[in-house]
Amino acid sequence: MPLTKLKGKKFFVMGLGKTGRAAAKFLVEELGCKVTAWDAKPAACEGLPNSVEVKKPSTIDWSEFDGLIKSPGIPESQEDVFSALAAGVKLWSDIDLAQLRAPEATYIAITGTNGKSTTTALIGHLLKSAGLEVEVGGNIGRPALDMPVLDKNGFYVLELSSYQLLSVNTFHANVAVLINISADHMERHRTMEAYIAAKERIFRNQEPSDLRVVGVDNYELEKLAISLGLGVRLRRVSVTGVGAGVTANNEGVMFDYDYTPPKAIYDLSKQMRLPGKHNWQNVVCAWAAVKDFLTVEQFVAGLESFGGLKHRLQRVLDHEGVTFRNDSKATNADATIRALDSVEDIFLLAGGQAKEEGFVPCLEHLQNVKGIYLLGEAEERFAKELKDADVPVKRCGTLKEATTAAYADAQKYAAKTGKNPTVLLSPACASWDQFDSFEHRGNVFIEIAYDLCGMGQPPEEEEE
Ligand code: UMA
Repeated sequence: MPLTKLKGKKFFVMGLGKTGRAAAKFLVEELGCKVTAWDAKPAACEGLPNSVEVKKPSTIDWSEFDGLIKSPGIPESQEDVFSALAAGVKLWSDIDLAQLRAPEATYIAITGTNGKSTTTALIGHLLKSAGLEVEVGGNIGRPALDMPVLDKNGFYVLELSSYQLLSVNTFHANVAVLINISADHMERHRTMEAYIAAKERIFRNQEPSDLRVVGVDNYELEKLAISLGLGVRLRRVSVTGVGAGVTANNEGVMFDYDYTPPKAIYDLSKQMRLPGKHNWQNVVCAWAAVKDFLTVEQFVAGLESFGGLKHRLQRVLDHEGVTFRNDSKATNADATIRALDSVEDIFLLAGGQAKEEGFVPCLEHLQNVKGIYLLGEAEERFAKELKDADVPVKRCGTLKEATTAAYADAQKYAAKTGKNPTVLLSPACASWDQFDSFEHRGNVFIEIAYDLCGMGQPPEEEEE
């Protein structure tokens, strides 16, 4: 559909976070639309283009509106959204609009429960370092409508969350990557089936010349890969020995089975920025996604110059034999398990606002953990869940107390064993009980680590 069809139409923008603000600006400035908008927080309603009317959705006559754009975090079942849809207002996603604005570019879309930001940033970096014109955005933190318009030579690399995928309609990914799946956001999706169905929407509208990349290490995704049928090219990827086109073996050697005999692409155990099998899965997915555009040499050069992402198992600093790693993005047990399986001699900081599963799934993965330091709202619950664990647990309340205690114990452990322990923030919890976001929590942790080591202020981080 040409975007011109939306010129001058009347839109409601619900929620004025990053997505809503970018959408309001785009609709007014580029499409000349009449925009009414609302955010439950009065401060968020400030600083909009002049012509935007601010009005509470419950007072709206929906019959006057053509389209609705909502923040991805607002569920489709929310009362006002429901009223708008029931009145025949069409729900638009910012992702659909961004593609209609730049229809000739190539779109690589990435989803999954864990690792999607790393994989997105890595794919963006691989293409950029090969000299291609690339914009990276979506759930990674940059709304699609904030990105510049690219022509047919350009690539958009978009991280898409299940929330965003629920609203996409016309969006068509030339390459769609589904890395993995495990329970998350169950308060919104309610069942695993509904969550997988949301993720599966990344493959909507794909054509035979497009590509699907599916991580088949999850049984659910193996099943999905089969049920997707043969209409679109499929590349299966695996890091657990499941039959696939691109794999990494237990030692971290990546193989591509499109070559005869299978070609060893890279030894991932040499790559310290992306440690652990979960990261190998990200890299394998990235190669499967970009191999039609890059040579093996370009891929290897890009991989070796990739700096990794902040808040994802980020190596913060090393001081007197102790390493600090910031994995604040681990907001669920599955993400924490990935960290626990990737690092040795861990002094773990966990807790915050617990997810449904709590800490229980991590109990089977404590083999590398030497001490656990609990914080936040989940402290009591996690302490109970850990009562039979064979590892010392301290209740610390705050991140500062927890980091201080963990560092003291890690120093003693280093002195006693001569090993290099890690103070790891990987909370298995959302951050909202004590922080504004997981980024805020991670930044506070970095400051505490620098302070404890007497190293002053942390340097400005470069993010991909
Ligand atoms: N609001 C209302 N009414 C409501 C609910 C919310 O008015 O009923 C308002 C809030 O007051 C707030 C705004 O809506 O001002 C929504 O802000 P937001 O932070 O939820 O949304 P954005 O700033 O638009 O950020 C969204 C994504 N957030 C969510 O999906 C929750 C960002 O992903 C994404 O980076 C950004 O768009 C750009 O694409 C963040 C995220 O947490 C990182 N994603 C989840 C995840 O990764 O697990 C899905």
